[in-house]
Amino acid sequence: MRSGPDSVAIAVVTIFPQLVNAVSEVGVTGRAVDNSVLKLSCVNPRDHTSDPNRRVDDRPYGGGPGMVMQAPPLAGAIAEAEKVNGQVTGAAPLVIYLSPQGEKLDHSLVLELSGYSNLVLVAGRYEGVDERVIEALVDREVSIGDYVLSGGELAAMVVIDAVARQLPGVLGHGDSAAQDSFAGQGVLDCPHYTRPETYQDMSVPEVLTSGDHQAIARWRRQQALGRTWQRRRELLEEGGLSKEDKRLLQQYLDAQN
Ligand code: 9WO
Repeated sequence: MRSGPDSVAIAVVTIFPQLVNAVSEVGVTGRAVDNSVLKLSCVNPRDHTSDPNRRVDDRPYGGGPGMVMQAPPLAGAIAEAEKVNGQVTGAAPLVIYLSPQGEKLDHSLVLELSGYSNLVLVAGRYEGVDERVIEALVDREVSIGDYVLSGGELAAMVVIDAVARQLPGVLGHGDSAAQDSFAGQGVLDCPHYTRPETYQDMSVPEVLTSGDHQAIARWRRQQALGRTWQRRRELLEEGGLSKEDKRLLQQYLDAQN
């Protein structure tokens, strides 16, 4: 059973609000916004600078290439984001900075974040943000993977999507978030097929058209276990497989050789 909030206010601090707002236009996240389960807003640091040219970056102390986001416009935008979300939820915010230096996002961190009803996501640009912002105003630093992007916005959108699908009523009938790959005991998803029954000489596995629902469930579990063993063996080591799972996996591996 899930114990988190029924809705979440997420405010993103970004100089590219049009990029982040795209998640409210489409798909599962778009529906969540339409149903007010996800209250998404953006705050632009350019609206919190005293510079007549609305600059929010400056040259790095110590020299070197590129520019650094200045503390005052970011701090102003974070304060505004906290205020907006506070008015919507009455809850205290969790402020997250998206960066490659953060703790790696995984399913368990997504579940933890989905326990908050007030999230402020800070998306940096240029070569980084003034460290004093992170020190003074950021609660957690989160990475979506070991690669560098042009800014934190796409990472923020990943967090928004992953958190939104944990909220009640966001997913359609049957697809509960608990059924997601990784949700159960950390196995990858099974293969999927739909019409036409033959595509480029490749047919659909016979069991899926047999009408034997128990056999179908067994086959899907076996595929999930087998693929996890072959592609992400470390996921199985954690869980500890049941006797039936071990039998299904052994049968899968035997059939491969
Ligand atoms: C840019 C750069 C250019 C030359 C030399 C070193 C450099 N480092 C960076 C850099 O890290 N820029 C970041 C861009 C600054 C913070 C926002 N940006 C960002 C966030 N890129 N990638 C992320 C990110 C966030 C979460 N998970 C994975 C990547």
